[in-house]
Amino acid sequence: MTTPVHVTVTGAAGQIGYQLLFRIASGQLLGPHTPVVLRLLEIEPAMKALEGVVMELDDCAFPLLAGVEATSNLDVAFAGTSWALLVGSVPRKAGMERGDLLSINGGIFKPQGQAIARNAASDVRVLVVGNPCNTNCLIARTSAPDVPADRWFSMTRLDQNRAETQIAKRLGTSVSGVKNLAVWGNHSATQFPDFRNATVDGRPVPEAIDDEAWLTGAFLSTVQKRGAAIIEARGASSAASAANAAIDTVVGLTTPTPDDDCVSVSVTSHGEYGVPEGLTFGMPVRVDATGAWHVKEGFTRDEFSVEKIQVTTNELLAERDEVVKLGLV
Ligand code: NAX
Repeated sequence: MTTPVHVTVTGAAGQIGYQLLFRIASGQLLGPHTPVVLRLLEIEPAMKALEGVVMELDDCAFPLLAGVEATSNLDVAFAGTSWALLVGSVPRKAGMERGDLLSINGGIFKPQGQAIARNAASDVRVLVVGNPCNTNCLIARTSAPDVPADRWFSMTRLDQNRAETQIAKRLGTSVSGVKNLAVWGNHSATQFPDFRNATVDGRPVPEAIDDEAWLTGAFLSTVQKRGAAIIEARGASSAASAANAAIDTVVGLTTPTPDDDCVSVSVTSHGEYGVPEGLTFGMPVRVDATGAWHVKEGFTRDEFSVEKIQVTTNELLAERDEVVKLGLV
């Protein structure tokens, strides 16, 4: 029997948690031959709800689920974990200033980063989903300096998936033909889904969709504002699609990437494409045959994309300035 891999999910009793845990336990995260132990973190008031979720996990009788640990203790939650999916957070609410938002989340992600450093397995990788995910990831990473920077990710895959679908729908074609769709920058309304470098059925997107006004207008704003549109329609934020994107991110980071494609994920910048060093920034990533990931080279930029990427860069720099001011990094 293969040794089980420990996977931590924070905010496990929340909406995304409820969509995510069953897919992990069924083998969709790490494959059909890898048993998992789920380590589920919640805050005290949500422990009762989490108990119910654990009962449902039990009732699925998943053959790959080797154990479940439900806890509100950070050290227990991250003990021996190889994948930490940080979902629980306090997203922006009406009337909240950026400083308030970052300060509240600093109170969550700083101790979580420290607990990861103290307890996680030596191969730990961390994916931050809870918003503002890029800067939450920066806070957690800075709090765990011994965990290498290339192990920290935040989620822009939902934006990639949204963009691919808009392109496929516009052409009445299958989403499986849309490749190389990078999402640059922050997971926020300033993100830049890069249609210029994307392809559809082997052709550049701007050639297949000969409608610059749509690409730079409706396409871009639909993807940037999709989260708000879902809240408006559903009365709740994206949950199943967010959980799906978290699974896609981990699968994308653990599987070699075909040459004509990329994985969109926010990673620690080392200055690639002129992105300021140290930011957690959405970029195109490629995983090679050895399992190592790299920022994919060869993406071109025109005046329009340079301008858009600058806007999202400025937003992330302002968030970083704020957390520096708050003493969180
Ligand atoms: P919910 O409010 O349904 O669940 C969040 C859960 O986190 C709650 O059960 C809460 O008790 C728990 N929690 C709060 N503080 C905690 C802490 N310190 N430790 C452990 N658990 C804690 O939110 P949900 O819809 O599940 O969304 C979770 C996060 O994902 C939000 O921040 C949301 O904004 C973010 N999203 C990120 C996306 C992305 O693409 N990066 C897309 C979807 C989603 O909007």
